[in-house]
Amino acid sequence: MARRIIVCDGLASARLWSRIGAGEDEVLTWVPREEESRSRPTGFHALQGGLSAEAIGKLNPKVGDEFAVVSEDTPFARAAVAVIAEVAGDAPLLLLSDTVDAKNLPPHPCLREAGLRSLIRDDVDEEFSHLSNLRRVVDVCTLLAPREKVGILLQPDPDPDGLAGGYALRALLGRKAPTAPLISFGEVKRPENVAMVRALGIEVRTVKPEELDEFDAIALVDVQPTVFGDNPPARVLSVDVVIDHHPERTGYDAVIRDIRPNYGATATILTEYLRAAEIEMHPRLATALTYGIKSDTQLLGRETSRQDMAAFAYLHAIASPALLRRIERPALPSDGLRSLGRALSRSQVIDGIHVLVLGRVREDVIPQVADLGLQAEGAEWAIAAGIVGSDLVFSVRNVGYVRAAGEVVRAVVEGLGVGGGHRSMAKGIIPLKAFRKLYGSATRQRIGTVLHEAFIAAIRRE
Ligand SMILES: [Mn+2]
Repeated sequence: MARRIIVCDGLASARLWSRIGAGEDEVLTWVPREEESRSRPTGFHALQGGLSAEAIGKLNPKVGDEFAVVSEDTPFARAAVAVIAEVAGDAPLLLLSDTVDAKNLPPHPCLREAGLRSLIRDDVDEEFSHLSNLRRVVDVCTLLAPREKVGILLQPDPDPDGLAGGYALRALLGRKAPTAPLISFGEVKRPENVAMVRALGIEVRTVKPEELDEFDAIALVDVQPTVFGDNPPARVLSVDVVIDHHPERTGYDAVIRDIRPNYGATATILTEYLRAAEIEMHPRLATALTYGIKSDTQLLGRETSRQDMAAFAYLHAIASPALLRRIERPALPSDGLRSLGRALSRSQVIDGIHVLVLGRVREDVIPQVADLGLQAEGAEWAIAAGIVGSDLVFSVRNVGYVRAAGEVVRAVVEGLGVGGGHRSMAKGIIPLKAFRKLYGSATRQRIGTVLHEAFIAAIRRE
């Protein structure tokens, strides 16, 4: 079995090593200083004759063995690296030191350096950060525990971050929907938000401002009271808890407020709460929080903090990939698949643009078809269009290194409808009436030709 051979430069580092607990495969050696010759650090044996090639040779190092040198003393570290290399060639070597700089050591092909004390320090700091989250958790739970019914208020048409945050707060309080419902002044509407509540079985109750009186406490998640218009209901201006990552607003009262504008998602704050309180995270909850972080940070893109990354990594191990896929790629209804089949059989990539016209279709099918359309060979742009109600709705995807999709869509719908989006994804809506008025008819073929020409013009526009 390969061993770790630890070489400590004196009693203090040997004792520290004993205290942090030696591994079973570790051979512990130390070099006593003059006044330390009578000490016996637990588990250690002294290198006979001090630090020398002969003493290291007696340890009989074999291929696969690794070394660690623990020292804050540059001459000792230098000598140790040299004699180990002399006896064991290029055996991997870890220098554990907070003061010795690897630049002052003999060249070595396989050496890493880390500070033993700073490693412990980092872990201690992390624990303190968990502790300050635990403080918040205790405060929130203490405040809300005696209240019979807690309303967890989200923004109107709550987005995945709000939904996940609210769902997590309820878990943190150890409550279920009857005593801690998720509530909102506006129903869940956007297709991705609908997909999430469906897949996770989250219920959001739409309430009128006067219905807030039935709650014994109000907790706002991913939102602050002043977001609810210029004259928010009085009950909302004086609440119990606010947990949010949007810039801090004034003009309302909250017994507890935890607002962290440098975070990319409220789901990150709630993930830290749950970790700090060591509450068991179920795959469903971890999936919700993962999706919340992903969607608010645009897949850990811009405005992602170190904390978002850490929360995401923690959740990733617990979340259910199958459930996440179901949210991100909702099941296509069979008539959606049939119209996709028809659209695919006629579509071609021309000038790098792939237009797929679906006819009348469920709205959430359209963005999925756009995703699929971008996979066609040669496609730099994919446009999926369908008729929803009395509108022509289209989703746009591009490969990312071309013009920004949001900008192009705004140019396409100018004077006709509404549109916008980000660098690589966008959406546009044109009332069919306006489309027909300008282009004569709204047959699939006509829609396809018009969109293709409009996109060419918008992409090439200076
Ligand atoms: Mn958010």
